[in-house]
Amino acid sequence: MNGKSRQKRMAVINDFSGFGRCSLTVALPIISAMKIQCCAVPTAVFSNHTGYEDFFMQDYTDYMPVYFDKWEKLGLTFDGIYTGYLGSVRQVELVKDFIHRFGTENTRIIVDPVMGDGGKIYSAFGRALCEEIRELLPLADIITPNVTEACILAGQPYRDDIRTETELLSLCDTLRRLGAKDIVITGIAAGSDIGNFVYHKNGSYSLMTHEAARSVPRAGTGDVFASVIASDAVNGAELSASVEKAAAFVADAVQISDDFGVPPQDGICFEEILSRLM
Ligand code: PXL
Repeated sequence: MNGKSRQKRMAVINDFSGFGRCSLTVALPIISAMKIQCCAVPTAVFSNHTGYEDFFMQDYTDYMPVYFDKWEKLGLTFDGIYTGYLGSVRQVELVKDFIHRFGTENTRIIVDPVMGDGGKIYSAFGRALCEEIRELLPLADIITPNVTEACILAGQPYRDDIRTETELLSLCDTLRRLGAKDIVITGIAAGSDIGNFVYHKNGSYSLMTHEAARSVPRAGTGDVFASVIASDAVNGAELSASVEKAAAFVADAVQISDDFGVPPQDGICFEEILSRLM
């Protein structure tokens, strides 16, 4: 024992993609490595994520209510609830219901509003779904949109050159008006650097930049990043320190993936450095 009276527990509502290193298949190992019991709620099962030309998908929406009922019967509550890829308006409604049923006043809620990247919305996402995801903002303690997702949520056109503190601050102000508290905007292209903008609910902010790994954009980096942030939040870490750690972890995993010559859609080889999170 390391002074803790009990182990922490986090529910993760996200899809299961068998290949491509994203969503639950990265959240599970990362959250476990960070010493939290990871309780998975699959929103869908994919053979591989939608970034590949072809994939098989089995939607899980209809099974989620009964899954929740069984968990309620077990009397479960969670120290963290972390949401990722939600494939339908109904699923977002189910997430709201889940938070009300299983959250307590001490539960940390982390919403990664997975919708798109690089200015493009993922193939399964339409306007109605994006608008519904916006309704999760007031329920979340921390949100981790990339620039594309932050623009969709804020209802403003995407630009790939959003990088000044003034522009990022204005984006966060809009998200705050929509109910967001702590915000981390990820994947900001800042010259040869990559940045994350951290906006705290007390109004303080900082643009944290890191030397970019020499890679093209890779699948699942946002999921790895958000899994570290969510685990740190449950473990009580300070947000800026957590962003620093998550960014360094992603950058090193990207570098290793480049060195291995892994195709960008196959995600990042975080397994090589997972032990660093322990
Ligand atoms: O990494 C985001 C993500 C999660 N889940 C599925 C995806 C994607 C991005 O393409 O397709 C199924």
